[in-house]
Amino acid sequence: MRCVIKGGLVAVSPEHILEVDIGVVNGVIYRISRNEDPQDYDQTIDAGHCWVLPGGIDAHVHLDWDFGDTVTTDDINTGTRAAAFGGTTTILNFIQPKPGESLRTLVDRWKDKGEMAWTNYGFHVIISQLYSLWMDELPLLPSMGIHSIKVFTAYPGKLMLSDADLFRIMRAASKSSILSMVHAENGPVIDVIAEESVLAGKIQPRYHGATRPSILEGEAVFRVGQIARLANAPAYMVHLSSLESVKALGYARQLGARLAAETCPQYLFLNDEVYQSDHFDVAQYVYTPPSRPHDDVRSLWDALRRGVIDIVSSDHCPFDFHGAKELGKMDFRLIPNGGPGIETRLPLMLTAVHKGQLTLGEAIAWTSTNASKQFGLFPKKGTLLPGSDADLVIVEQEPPLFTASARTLHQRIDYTPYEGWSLQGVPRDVMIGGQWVIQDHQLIASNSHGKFVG
Ligand code: DUC
Ligand code: ZN
Ligand code: ZN
Repeated sequence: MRCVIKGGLVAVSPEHILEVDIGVVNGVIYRISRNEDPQDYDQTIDAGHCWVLPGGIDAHVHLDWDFGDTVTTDDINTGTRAAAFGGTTTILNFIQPKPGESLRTLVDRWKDKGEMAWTNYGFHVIISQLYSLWMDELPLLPSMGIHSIKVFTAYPGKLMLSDADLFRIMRAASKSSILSMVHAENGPVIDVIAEESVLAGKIQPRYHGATRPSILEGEAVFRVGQIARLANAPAYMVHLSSLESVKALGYARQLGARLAAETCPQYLFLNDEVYQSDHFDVAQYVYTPPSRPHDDVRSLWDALRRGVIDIVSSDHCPFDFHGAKELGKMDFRLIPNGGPGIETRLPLMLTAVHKGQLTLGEAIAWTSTNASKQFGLFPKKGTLLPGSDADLVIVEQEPPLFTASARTLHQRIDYTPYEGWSLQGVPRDVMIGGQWVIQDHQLIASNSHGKFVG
């Protein structure tokens, strides 16, 4: 198909936002010019009074993930459909081997599931123990199109690695040019504090926030930074939520650690006031790390503006309030940790652009371009240069207000932390690999189009 998008304000890159037309041919950006001739194309799309942006890249999602006693509600089909409605055209999903499962079997299993993806997709492999089969297979991951693993310093007895094993695994990953992504919190100390809370009768979800202090996040960020230095490994710190972490990140980098970092909307748009009530509704905000006080929120925005953190991912990890979250009615530690956000990430950021909290260029950099560079997808993704994949979104510059609600969002979950919020910047049209998936806010494709990015 040959399609020309005319009259929009086009973010060719975060630094180059221009009034140009974009010609798309065979799934790729073919030409950018001030005056493309519609006669050269089969289809002309009017993007007057619209932004045309590179599709969002969400580097951190959990679709169909077994977490303790429950599984995330969105699978690769429903989750990527919701992502597309929210302007995200590529997702990177965490996949975890079953006990004893070979990494090759895991990746093959997920590539099969990928057939159901509406967006482009790639994977990070969770390594939860120093298991000899996985260590033997680690160097083979790049040949399977996998370039990143995820490790945890939280959840003792479940996902947490000892410092020794963290060192061994990061070192081995680095030798095979694999990036280690790290959930950095001091799990053992958190468990002590949380146990003391429950023994004192403080069992409500609000205590999830109080028992995961940011000191223990900053401590782990710094420790992981030092271990990474010794392992001669780069690391990517996921879901940073606090000033303690920003400071630790800076200090570890000063000492020579090669650390990249992301934060997420729940740390930029929500704060610890969500934990003020004793009501069980607070379970909606049980994700890890928790939302933090205002000063932390301010420090994260500041870190983004200074380039200390440069990616905003969703950490979409949806568990229904009814059923799943209710597992923790009598003990907040049993509430599955995670919340939804794959569909609201980009609209929240674009709403903040409208409010003057950030520039459009910053929004594009943080939600797309920087992730494409970090995960080896640039310049195919994250930009609209000639030769790039035609993954793009069209957003009205004066968009109709959209009221976020679990009833109208497409994420498969019974709540959103942003219920009732007015969003501007829900995309009008979404093109993935040169195919329109959404037009006029409606799903128009009859089947999925995503491709594996590896
Ligand atoms: N960390 C994540 O990255 N996602 C869900 C749960 C968690 O602790
Ligand atoms: Zn995590
Ligand atoms: Zn996560």
